[in-house]
Amino acid sequence: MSPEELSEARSRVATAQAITILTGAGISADSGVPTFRGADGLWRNYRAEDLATPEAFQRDPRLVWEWYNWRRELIATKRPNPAHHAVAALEARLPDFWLITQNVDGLHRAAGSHKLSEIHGNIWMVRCTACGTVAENHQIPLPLLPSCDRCRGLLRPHIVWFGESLDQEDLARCAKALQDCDVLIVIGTSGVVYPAAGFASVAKEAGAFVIEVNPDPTPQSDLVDIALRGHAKDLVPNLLETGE
Ligand code: BV8
Ligand code: ZN
Repeated sequence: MSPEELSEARSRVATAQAITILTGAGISADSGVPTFRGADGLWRNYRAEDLATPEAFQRDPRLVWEWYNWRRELIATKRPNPAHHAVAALEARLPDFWLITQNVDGLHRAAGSHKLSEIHGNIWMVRCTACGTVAENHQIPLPLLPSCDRCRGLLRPHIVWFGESLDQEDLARCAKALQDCDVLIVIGTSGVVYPAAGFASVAKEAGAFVIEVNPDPTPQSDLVDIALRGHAKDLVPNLLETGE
């Protein structure tokens, strides 16, 4: 990443009328939340793809809840980092802004982001498998097989698992944000999970200038206009803040 690329990226952000940001686990890595596919991404030798599925929950709900309880306990001790705060500050400054996050850790909300789609759900929300009631729940730990206050049915995390469709309203809001933006900034995602992995090309096709912030190359790196190689906590405040 050259200094010219960073200053070009900064001027694109500073002059943009409409900005959309897409984040993945990498933006929370600097808060100490393990990423999915990084070295610290395993849990007891299980991969997320093996546990974050309806089949895994059907087969062994206790195991899946053990994993989510472990993650809830871990995430409860973590705080937003300067990258999350810079994203929330940009929202406050720029009327035409939207944030799309794949993260379920709630750290963008904790940093003050309001104009966001949590397209894979939120680890602090539970849903009844019997009556469908969705509720916020911060209890730590949850009983290993938590039951619904209303009907005693088995609760599940209100999270989109592999093989499950995303919420249609979220998808429509994302499509609008990708269509309307002058600049799309993709922060801390390995770009392998669809449909989010396709969002950079959707925005590009609609004429957006696309900036990637990631220490490593991703499958989208060839199509982005500028790839800023580094950590979100260092680069994102520099990229988004007007520095006045
Ligand atoms: C769906 C909830 C329709 C779990 C998650 C083609 C089209 C459509 C679907 C598919 C398709 N091919 C395959 C599919 C199915 C599947 C899929 O994409 N599979 C992949 C593995 C190939 N997609 C789905 O099932 C989706 N549903 O499409 O519905 C449908 C329905 C039925 C059948 C077919 C289709 C649902 C996907 C949602 C799955 N749920 N999360 C939970 O969190 O508990 S996905 C999970 O991965 C997390 O949400 C996570 O956010 C997401 C993506 O991971 P990343 O955020 O990118 O994190 P990762 O660790 O991978 O990367 C971290 C990055 O950060 C790295 O690049 C690293 O370099 C960088 N980094 C590290 N440190 C830093 C940093 N960057 C900046 N600063 C740092 N300090
Ligand atoms: Zn219920």
